[in-house]
Amino acid sequence: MRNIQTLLLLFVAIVLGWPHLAAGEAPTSTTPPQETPADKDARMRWWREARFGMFIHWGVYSVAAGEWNGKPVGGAGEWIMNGADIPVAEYEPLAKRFNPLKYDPAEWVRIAKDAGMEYVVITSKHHDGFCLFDTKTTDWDVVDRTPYGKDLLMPLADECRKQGLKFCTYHSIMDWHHPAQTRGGKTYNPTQIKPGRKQEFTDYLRAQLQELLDSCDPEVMWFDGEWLDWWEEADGREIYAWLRERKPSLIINNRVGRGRDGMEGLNKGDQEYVGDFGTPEQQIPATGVPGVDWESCMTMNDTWGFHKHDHNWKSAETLVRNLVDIASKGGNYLLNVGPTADGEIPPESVERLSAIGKWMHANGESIHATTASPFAALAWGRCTARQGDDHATLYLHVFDWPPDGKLRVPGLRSKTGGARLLATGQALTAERDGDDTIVSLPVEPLDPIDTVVVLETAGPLDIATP
Ligand code: FHN
Repeated sequence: MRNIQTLLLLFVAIVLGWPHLAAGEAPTSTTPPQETPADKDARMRWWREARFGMFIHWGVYSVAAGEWNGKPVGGAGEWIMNGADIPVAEYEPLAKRFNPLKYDPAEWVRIAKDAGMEYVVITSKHHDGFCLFDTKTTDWDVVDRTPYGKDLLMPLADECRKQGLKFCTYHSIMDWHHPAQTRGGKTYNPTQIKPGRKQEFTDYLRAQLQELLDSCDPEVMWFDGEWLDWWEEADGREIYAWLRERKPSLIINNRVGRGRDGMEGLNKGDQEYVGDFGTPEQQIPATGVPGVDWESCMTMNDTWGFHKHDHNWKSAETLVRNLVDIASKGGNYLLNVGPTADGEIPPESVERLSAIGKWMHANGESIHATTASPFAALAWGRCTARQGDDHATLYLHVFDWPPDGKLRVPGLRSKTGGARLLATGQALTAERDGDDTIVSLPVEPLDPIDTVVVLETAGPLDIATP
């Protein structure tokens, strides 16, 4: 009797699962593969230690470069289809002018690596739906619609692996070109899903994600364009589980579902949300959140995609101090470049990345693989750390050099085991002053942007709470 029951159950399972299996799809579930906290720590380790990555927004919008019909269009370059309210039929010809003959993935990766970046996230498909990879799901891609005619992601992925960086992709859920999505009203944003066509779109999305896994094999899937009333947390959970089943080591941001709390990017507090890290955008949280992974994505000027009229470039000082501030709070910094249509990273971006690289060459140890500051706040700068059970290395990032040469570290009661300037190794003296520790500094800072003082503690960290 039991055998008949088992056979019946097996038959039902196969029949119900068959359509998915036939389409190469596991039956969709919303439960990701089982993972212990130690497993997750192992999966996230490279990402947490990286601390710094390059964001790349590139596509046919780079041809428009922030202009339409000869006039500048406000807003970010990659939003021009919406900003200038361009009909699809008038937007598509831009692809015929997308011919990045100067594209040099080896040079792009070298620029990122020399800046101290350890991963690259590039737009595989932005809101305009245009695919920078060879996809069988649509001909609205670089192979079929541009004179360039070749996949742009795989050469970059190969170069990342060759030069030791992680390759990652950004993929937008909102799609202004896909026939199942339609304008919500007077603009393209947010889209609505046409009645009865959500499954058509999610099948399309899954097929493209599978193509990306099979071709350029990203280490992070960075979702965006999730703020649609027809895209739900359950949809994100399903995609997250489906991706992790296919690539257990994959890391996925919180924009796969509906967790992010606006541009602040960390998850809303009303429930558990799917995704491995929060995504503050164009901002840095006031403090870190112990046990929460997050990455601030920011531009160097004001636009993500290239915009020829955006000259509002941040200084190298601001960019370095953003990196340090973010690392001191336990976050990652995803800093954007918007290459031109012919395949060049703008010189203003290259110049700033080179300046960051100069600082990182001397001080990268104080960023990579460090953890958040153990101090509530430091008036003169920031702190990053490497903490052991009976020892700690504190990296004191001095933005404002004390005029009297005395650097007060508030509440640090640990026995110190020596102090030095990170960039030169010059020894410094450190002594207790009540509940504080004072480090005696040279008259002038090594680097006015941020001079890093290394303070070793002999024994576990002991900090008086303020
Ligand atoms: O609308 C996009 C925008 O174009 C850009 O891609 C940023 C980067 O995180 N994300 C969205 C805005 O939140």
